[in-house]
Amino acid sequence: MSDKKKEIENLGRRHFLRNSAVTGVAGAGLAGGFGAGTLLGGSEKARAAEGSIEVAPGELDEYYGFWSGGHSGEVRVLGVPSMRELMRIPVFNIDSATGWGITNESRRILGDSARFLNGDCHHPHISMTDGSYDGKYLFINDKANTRVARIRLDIMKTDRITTIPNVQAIHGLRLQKVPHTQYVFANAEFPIPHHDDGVVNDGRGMENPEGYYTMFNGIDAESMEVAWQVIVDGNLDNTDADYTGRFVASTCYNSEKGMTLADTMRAERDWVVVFDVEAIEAAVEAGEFKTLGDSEVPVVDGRQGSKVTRYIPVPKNPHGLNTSPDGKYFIANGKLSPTCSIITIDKLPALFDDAIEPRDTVVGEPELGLGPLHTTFDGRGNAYTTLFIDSQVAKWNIEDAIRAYNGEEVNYLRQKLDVHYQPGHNHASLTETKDADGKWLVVLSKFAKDRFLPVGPLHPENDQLIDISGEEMKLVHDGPTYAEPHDCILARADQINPKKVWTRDDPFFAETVAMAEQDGVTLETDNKVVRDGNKVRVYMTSVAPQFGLTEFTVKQGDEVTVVVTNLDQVEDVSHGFTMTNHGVAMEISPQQTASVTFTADRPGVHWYYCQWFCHAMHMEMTGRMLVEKA
Ligand code: RUQ
Ligand code: CUA
Ligand code: CA
Repeated sequence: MSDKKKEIENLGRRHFLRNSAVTGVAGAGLAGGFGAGTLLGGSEKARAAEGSIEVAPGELDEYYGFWSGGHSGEVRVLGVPSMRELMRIPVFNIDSATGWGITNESRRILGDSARFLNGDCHHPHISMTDGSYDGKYLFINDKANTRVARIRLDIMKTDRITTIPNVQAIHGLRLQKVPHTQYVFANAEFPIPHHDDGVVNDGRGMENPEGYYTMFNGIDAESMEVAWQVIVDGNLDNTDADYTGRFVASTCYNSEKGMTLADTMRAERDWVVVFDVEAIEAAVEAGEFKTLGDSEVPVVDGRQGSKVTRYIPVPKNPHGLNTSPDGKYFIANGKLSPTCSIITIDKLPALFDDAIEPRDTVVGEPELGLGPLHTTFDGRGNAYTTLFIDSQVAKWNIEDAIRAYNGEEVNYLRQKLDVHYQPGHNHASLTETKDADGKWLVVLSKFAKDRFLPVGPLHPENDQLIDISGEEMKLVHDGPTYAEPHDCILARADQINPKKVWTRDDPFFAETVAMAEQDGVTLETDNKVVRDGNKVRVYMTSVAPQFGLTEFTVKQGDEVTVVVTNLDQVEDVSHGFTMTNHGVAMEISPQQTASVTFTADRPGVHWYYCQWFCHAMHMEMTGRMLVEKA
């Protein structure tokens, strides 16, 4: 072994344990540590050799994977099983290549929140009809700035962003599965002060955590308006919906309303809070709500004792919440407890009728290993739970776990597989739908440590691909990724049907088309400059390798809007428009119209050019903005 390799090994395997990333009370247990080996044994290398992830050059993948880009603020599209990155979709970030955050079209979608330059994506989820992916939208949260975004999957662009009022940090996000995705359910994680006069968090009551609350949010998936909010006790972490359309369950790790780490771990149990969507809708309908501050969103009281919620005690500080694809169970992942709690959904109506006690809905609590965070399913009755501290995935059988809970001598554990290292989410193909097909499992390992060539103190994460089609899980691929895919979702390739060329009537740029109409400009034919006071609108076409205008003249201080319409019809001939020294760049794909506004604040010649390689004469696809001295 080379010295370099040894050095890396040492850094990874020894130093990591001592220099753990998490310090303080939880440090010793929650960070570092390696898996204790698999139950079935067998070398990983031998298994990797058996796996079949090869997608030959020119061949297409069987699955689309949509990856959260974590605190990069974007969403990434991967092909699975090749794990090739196909596209990045900017959402909450600024993107230099497409002009997201720079163009007028994207800034309209970002709205007031365009002032934020960052985002923190966690949970991408695809809209559903009758419990199957319908390929229409993908929704994702921004924990950092309390937003929810929608991506249109036909064009793979973000088309709506909503800031959720009167809460902080949208974390858990899931969709209604049946009859279709009418609601996006979004958990706000951090409690903040509420006041009797309906004003939230205005500087009063900061010393009184008792008066802090957070809310569960229902967002209309079509209008992207917040339909209602529900005040809860404690806090809210992850969430999932059932297959009847009535119930949604969320984990709470801070029932204590602790303001410090130690405080949040004080109680032996926290809870899963179950929301009755029909009861929430009925309360709104009946006017049993208030509003908060300037917001008009109906706010229903869902604190303990309310008819719209039930609180089910589970071991302390649970994390992931996952619905089994047969529609039978909500599974809460223990995190600080080595267990998962299996909640049977068929008893929830009785719980809401007060015919049974909350704990009567728990039908199993299998012990799986240290640090269970998230569970996913193969559609054959097995669950796969990530064990953060053990650095493993545990495969277990749900019905056997229920039998064991009832006192039968049965081993519900099927296999434990080492992963590298410290897994957070895992996701099996189609697992969030009734079509779970048990082929591939992606495990999002939070630490890569020694798995890749070192790239400085900041390491990539390691998204591992596991073949779960057989009896035994087989690790088949290591995939380095950047900051930080919290979660991903896999859909069959035939479930997603993106367009290859824009249609001219696409609503994505409809406002820009309307502006041109007002200026008497036909975007498909006209190349012209319209002056309106000190506002100048420059309309031009593009056909490889030429802009319709190779020069235009404005005056120093003018506010210039450049509108480019790409007349190319050929798939993949995207152009760009970059104005040098003005911070201006944008993508204009075939048949698209894009626009950008900036101030021509310096006299002189300013060249603009196409930044997407479109033609042999792409370098020559340029023009000049002549700015006359004021
Ligand atoms: S959470 S690692 Cu942001 Cu989905 Cu569990
Ligand atoms: Cu057009 Cu490069
Ligand atoms: Ca707690």
